[in-house]
Amino acid sequence: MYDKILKKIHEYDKIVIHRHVQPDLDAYGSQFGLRQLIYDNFEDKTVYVVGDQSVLDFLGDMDAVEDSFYEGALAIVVDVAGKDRVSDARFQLARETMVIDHHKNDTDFADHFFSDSQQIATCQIITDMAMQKNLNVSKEAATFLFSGLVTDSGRFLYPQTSTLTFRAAAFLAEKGADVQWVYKNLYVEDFNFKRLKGYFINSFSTTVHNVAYMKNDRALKEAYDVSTFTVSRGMVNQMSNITGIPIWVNFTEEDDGTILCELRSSHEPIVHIAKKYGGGGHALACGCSVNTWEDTDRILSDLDEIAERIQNNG
Ligand SMILES: [Mn+2]
Repeated sequence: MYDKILKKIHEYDKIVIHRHVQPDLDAYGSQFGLRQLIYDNFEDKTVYVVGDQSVLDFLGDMDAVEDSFYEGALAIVVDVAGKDRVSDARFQLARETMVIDHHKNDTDFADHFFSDSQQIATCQIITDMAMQKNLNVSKEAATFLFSGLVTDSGRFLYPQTSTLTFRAAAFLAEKGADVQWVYKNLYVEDFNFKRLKGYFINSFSTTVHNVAYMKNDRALKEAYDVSTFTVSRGMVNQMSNITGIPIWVNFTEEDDGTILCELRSSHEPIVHIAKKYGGGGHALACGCSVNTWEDTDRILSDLDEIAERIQNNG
């Protein structure tokens, strides 16, 4: 796989690297990291990075690229395989497209598809390639790749963290990755965001059988000057990892009055509850939208039944 990736890169003088919309640090890190790795190991190549920006934009700026640059160019798409999720649709103008990804889904567009869902991060795949193929890795490339490795592994916490993850981290540290600089940028938080976290931790309620929940009306996001997404997805896990709380759920009213429901569970699958209310997702992390606060009470009582079963079996 790695030989094929390098051979294809070798064939092109013009390369544009894309990644998914709303970039996380694995998207950014693999995008900037791969570009730097190409510069570290090949001569006479022009490599651009494109896409929308997110709040995690501290690794660098995107390039302004003319449509004409794509003529005869290679487009490499990292950390995403589905066409609709790629930021900047102009990858389709390139002569050839290549995907490097670690998600489980297949691609619906790429001429060359390199995927390994055993790997915890796209940055880990690229680092593994650098290790196996003895590539030159500059301090800059190492810093970019480390930022995606450490975030997609949940700071080396998630179960898919492997010995390869630690070897990749050690390798990047040896190459001079600025670990402290990455952490400094990761852990700095907006003042309102920090206050909102405090509000959540102090305000959530629990059902009879210890399902933790919050009901957030529209006024909340205005009071803290944050988006619905920040309240809904961003705050749900303020109720996680608490002894005796097996399930937690965050209800957030949207501008149009519908209510976003974020459901989480530590062990027991709950996705069938999300599906019952027209949503879906993963077994332990899922969601749905409902129209009334009465609906949220129905969801709570469904979840409470599951929590009661857990209590009786535990
Ligand atoms: Mn990723």
